[in-house]
Amino acid sequence: MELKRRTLLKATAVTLTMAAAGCSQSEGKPVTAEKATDTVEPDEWKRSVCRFCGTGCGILIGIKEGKIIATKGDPDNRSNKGLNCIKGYYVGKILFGKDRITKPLIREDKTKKGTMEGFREASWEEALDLVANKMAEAHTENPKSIAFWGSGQQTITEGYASAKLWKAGMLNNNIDPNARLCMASAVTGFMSTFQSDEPMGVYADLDQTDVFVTWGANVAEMHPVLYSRLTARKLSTPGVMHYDLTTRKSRTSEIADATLVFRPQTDLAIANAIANYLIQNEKYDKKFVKEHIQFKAGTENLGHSLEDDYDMSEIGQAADKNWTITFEEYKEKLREYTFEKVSELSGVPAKDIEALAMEFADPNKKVVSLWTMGVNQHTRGTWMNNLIYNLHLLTGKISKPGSGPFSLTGQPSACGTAREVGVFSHRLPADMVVNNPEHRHYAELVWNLPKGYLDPIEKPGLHTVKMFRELGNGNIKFLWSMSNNWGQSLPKLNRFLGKDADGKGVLDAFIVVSDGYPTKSTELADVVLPVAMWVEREGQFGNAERRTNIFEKVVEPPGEAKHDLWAIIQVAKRILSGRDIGGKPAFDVLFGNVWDHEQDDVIKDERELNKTLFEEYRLFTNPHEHPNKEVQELGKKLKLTAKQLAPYEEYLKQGLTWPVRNVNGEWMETSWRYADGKQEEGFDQYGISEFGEKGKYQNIDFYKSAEHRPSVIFRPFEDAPEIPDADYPFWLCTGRVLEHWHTGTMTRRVPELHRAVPEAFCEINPEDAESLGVKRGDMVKVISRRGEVTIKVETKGTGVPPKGLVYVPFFAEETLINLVTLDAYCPISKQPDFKKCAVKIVKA
Ligand SMILES: Nc1nc2c(c(=O)[nH]1)N[C@H]1C(S)=C(S)[C@@H](COP(=O)(O)OP(=O)(O)OC[C@H]3O[C@@H](n4cnc5c(=O)[nH]c(N)nc54)[C@H](O)[C@@H]3O)O[C@H]1N2
Ligand SMILES: Nc1nc2c(c(=O)[nH]1)N[C@H]1C(S)=C(S)[C@@H](COP(=O)(O)OP(=O)(O)OC[C@H]3O[C@@H](n4cnc5c(=O)[nH]c(N)nc54)[C@H](O)[C@@H]3O)O[C@H]1N2
Ligand code: SF4
Ligand SMILES: [Mo]
Repeated sequence: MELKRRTLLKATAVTLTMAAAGCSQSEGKPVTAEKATDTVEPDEWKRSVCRFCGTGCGILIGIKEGKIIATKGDPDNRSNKGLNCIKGYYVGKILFGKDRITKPLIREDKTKKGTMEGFREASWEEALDLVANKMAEAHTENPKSIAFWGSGQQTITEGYASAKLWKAGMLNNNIDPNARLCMASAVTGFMSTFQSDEPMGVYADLDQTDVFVTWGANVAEMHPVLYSRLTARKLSTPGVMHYDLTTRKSRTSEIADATLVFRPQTDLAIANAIANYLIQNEKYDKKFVKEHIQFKAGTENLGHSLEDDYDMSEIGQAADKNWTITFEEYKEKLREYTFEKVSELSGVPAKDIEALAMEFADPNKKVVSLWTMGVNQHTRGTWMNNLIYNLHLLTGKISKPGSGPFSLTGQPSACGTAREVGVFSHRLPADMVVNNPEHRHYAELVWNLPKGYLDPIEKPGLHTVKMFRELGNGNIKFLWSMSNNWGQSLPKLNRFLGKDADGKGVLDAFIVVSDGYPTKSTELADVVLPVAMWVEREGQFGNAERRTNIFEKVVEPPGEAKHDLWAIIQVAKRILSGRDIGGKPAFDVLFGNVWDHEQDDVIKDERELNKTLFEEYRLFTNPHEHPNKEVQELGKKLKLTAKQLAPYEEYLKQGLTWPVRNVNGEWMETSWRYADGKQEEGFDQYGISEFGEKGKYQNIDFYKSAEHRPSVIFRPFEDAPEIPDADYPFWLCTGRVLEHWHTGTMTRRVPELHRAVPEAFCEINPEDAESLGVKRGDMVKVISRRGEVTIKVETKGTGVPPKGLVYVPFFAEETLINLVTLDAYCPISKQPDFKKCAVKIVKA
């Protein structure tokens, strides 16, 4: 991945130069990068990927004398074409915080849990032995009492190895990613509508569309590089429209043509009103509907999973049942969603909803819908995803250049890792699920396990909210978390923190946290494992447009920090010792291919280690490449090539969007899934005659959907679990700011980003502020039925909440807003709703 000078000259973005001079990583001291200068020239540039958001921007890293001194956008990366946002510009600096953890830490004093005191430094040998022993101890006592919390920030191979260790090694499904807080509703939305996960289109759709609809996504701050494509399209082409549906005006609303500020949760009704209009006025695409669509209805009155007795769905049992209905029945169910009624419910003027409906109704207009957490973090998140698909399916605005529903992903590898390799408690690699015997059998074949070996994992394990409720209840005795910060990011944290909780469960459990920095979670840990962050190791991410990218290792990690993959395999070596599978040592069966028997260690070469695991994972998506005929046939039956991946080396050249196809020896990417056309131009060719029935479908074949027909599913409006009342009169919405990443552990250590937004705030509508008797800069208490925080008032921020709603970002641990939030979740996706609960505001 050495870059040519020609390529460099093409670079458009400004070079950020960082001087790491004077500090040595090899000495094990944290590296500082205080002085910025733009006079130093790097010795070489390495191609990489940003480790922040799901946009997946390519980054060029300037190296001098083995240190990172500069980063800039990669003009050759097809996802960002040279652009980066402010976090991308400074991403190199996240490695240089002065308090990097460089040695394993073992807690000596349990009474100090909740602080970073009471730890001592330890050798890796001791820490790994302790982790494996404690895990074995808990597992022997009760196999259900161990859990792993993973992440959409783990690399593909890290996620794959953790899922394999837990599912095949421990025969345990108590493994779930932070993506449960983020993308779970997107997944269940895709699965219920299309029976296939992830978007059909690509970012190029943004450059060609006529109408943008943002349905609860602050793209300007959360996917800034995509937003720049949106604005470029809008500003360069007269007539291109942007409708921003939101519960609070944000930066994204600034240049929107219409901002539809709706009462939280009433997005469900708005989407139905648009569908109702299309049907009543016969403005839907009749031919498309007749040829490609089926109509469904599902279980209603699902409840809100609010109580401590969880929800109405048992573990492993879907809360959602769908059945076929006729078009007439669908039409009837929609009838009550008139513009007038929905306008009254949502507070959005009827003419604005009508204007948006007219855009969908126009057969000559291309429409792109974009959404993120406003839609997914929703107790009807699955439904809301379904409702957006309904509009695109009814109008045939899907899988076409410039037209399509595009579910945006938050994290760099929520798609590539969390969703695809099986880190969810109900999943196996390649979107397969544990409760399908054929899927388990396929995994047994690839993992060389005896038939039926995976039967014990037929039931899904604890999903995230249950996992942490059980931690609070004292039923989880061993927890390992990696690339996340649950001590800050989980909703209703006072189940185990805060003044109401006795914290007993957390004190009793043995907690292992792998992180590069001290966090709210490491404070609760018994062992902290120091990690090689970002490009201190090699890894792979899969972004929101299904693009798989590799980033190389370019610098050494500080001190004794190690690749997470190394730690996972080392623990596997210990925990699996003495066990056998089909007469062979269990570790050899599962991880023998990544163990160097001569060195008695994990394969040292980062490339070889990653490539070996990636190629093994690829047997899930490329069954035809497996030598065993049974695998080939079962894989074909399960249509696994629908997400085919290229060999590892191909991604070293450039990122590719799956499914890739090998056409005459060349690996080509797919831009528009399901759409027929030339592979060279990015079309899908019906999955190359594999599952398509050429000639049967015109132009488009939804080959993964039941009967090749995705479903338009009727979903009614049902209100939020907690609604403001006389005691708690305000809605609380939580989210993010441009400059910080999630819990702030990385971005708050970058001086430039920290200075830009040094503290969190509570945005209040100026009129509300006046009636509360507070002004900008005053301190207020935000209080819910669960907890409170004291925080500074903001009335002139980047966002403007409507009257009756306040907004707080969650990046700051000193204003822990998740003590206040609610952990009600969508009963189908199990994703909690961080976007709405009831609070009162009092002057502090
Ligand atoms: N700068 C920065 N960028 C990031 C991240 C970060 O931490 N910092 N994180 C990444 C990750 S993991 C994620 S998930 C994304 C999040 O990206 P976004 O979802 O865009 O951002 P949030 O701030 O979480 O959510 C804000 C949106 O929720 C909407 N909303 C609130 N209530 C409702 C409702 O009832 N219905 C609907 N439809 N919408 C509602 C609001 O209108 C607002 O637009 O950002 C990614 N990008
Ligand atoms: N109130 C509120 N809460 C929310 C949300 C919200 O909108 N509102 N959004 C939710 C959503 S969408 C998300 S995605 C979650 C995110 O929540 P989390 O994933 O729990 O939070 P992060 O801050 O991203 O934590 C990532 C951690 O990984 C560490 N890290 C970095 N690199 C590495 C590495 O290579 N290895 C290891 N082991 N660790 C590493 C970082 O230092 C950091 O501490 O938050 C959720 N919580
Ligand atoms: S848009 Fe996302 S991926 Fe791109 S540079 Fe910014 S944070 Fe990184
Ligand atoms: Mo997220």
